[in-house]
Amino acid sequence: MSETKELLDPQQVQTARAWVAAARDIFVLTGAGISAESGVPTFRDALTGLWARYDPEELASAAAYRRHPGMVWKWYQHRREMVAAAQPNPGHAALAELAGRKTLTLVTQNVDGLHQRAGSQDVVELHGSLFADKWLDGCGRCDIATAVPGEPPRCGTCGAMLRPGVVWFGEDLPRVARFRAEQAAQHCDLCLVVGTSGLVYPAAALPGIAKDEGARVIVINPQPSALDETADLVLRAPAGACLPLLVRQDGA
Ligand code: BV8
Repeated sequence: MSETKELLDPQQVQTARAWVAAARDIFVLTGAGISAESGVPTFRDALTGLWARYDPEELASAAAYRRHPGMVWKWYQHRREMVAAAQPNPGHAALAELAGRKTLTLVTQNVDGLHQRAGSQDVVELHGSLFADKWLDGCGRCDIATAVPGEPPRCGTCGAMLRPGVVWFGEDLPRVARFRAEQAAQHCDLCLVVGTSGLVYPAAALPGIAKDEGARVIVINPQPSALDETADLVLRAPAGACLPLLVRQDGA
């Protein structure tokens, strides 16, 4: 935290703190970067070892799953184990604390469940969850209790494959989650964009919607991102070190 404080311009932090304090309705969009300090590789770094030679967009798709079910299933099992062993970090905790005293809608592209484990309620998961499997082209009577064990497990009735409950590239986002995220973007007066490269749509369009509706936009990311130009303020710092500075109440 100390080196980050040196990195950050005190004036920028003061401005961001004032905007957070004055905000009536906060919309937060997080990406893989907020989990980086928990030791969870960001989406594009997750491909180590066997999967290093694949482009993530090629692996996180129904087509890839149909082509290589065993390999993709094992990649998700590996990510589930990694996330289960991780702990939420001060960035997750700061957002959970802020929601306790501000009207705040937390929308995440992440599938790791770390916001919920940090105490955030009612998290809008735009891209689903690593921990909510479902059936791929199931018969409607598929039941995990009678599934044929394997990698992946298959329905004992129709042979359909169990699949991770995440949104793959080329799949629509969950309708309710997308609606709630768009509403939050349209009605907020402050948008915090934390730990995302801003490359994946339609999630990446949300801060622009907030901006067009007159909200202030703060980007928190140690690296440049595609959303920097939408921002009114860019805090070039890790989320786990920066968010507690913005959220901490005076005198705390
Ligand atoms: C769809 C689940 C309709 C799976 C994921 C325009 C409109 C609509 C669609 C499209 C469009 N253009 C293109 C598309 C298609 C596509 C898309 O966006 N492609 C991109 C690559 C161009 N979108 C879709 O397919 C979406 N579906 O729109 O349906 C449709 C249907 C058919 C055809 C067209 C449209 C579905 C997208 C969802 C894909 N699923 N995840 C899984 O996890 O396995 S996306 C995946 O990327 C993760 O969810 C991840 O969160 C997300 C975004 O990445 P980031 O979170 O930003 O992570 P990344 O690694 O990129 O960056 C991390 C950042 O953190 C970096 O900037 C880094 O600097 C920063 N960082 C690092 N450390 C820290 C930090 N920040 C703060 N603190 C730190 N310590």
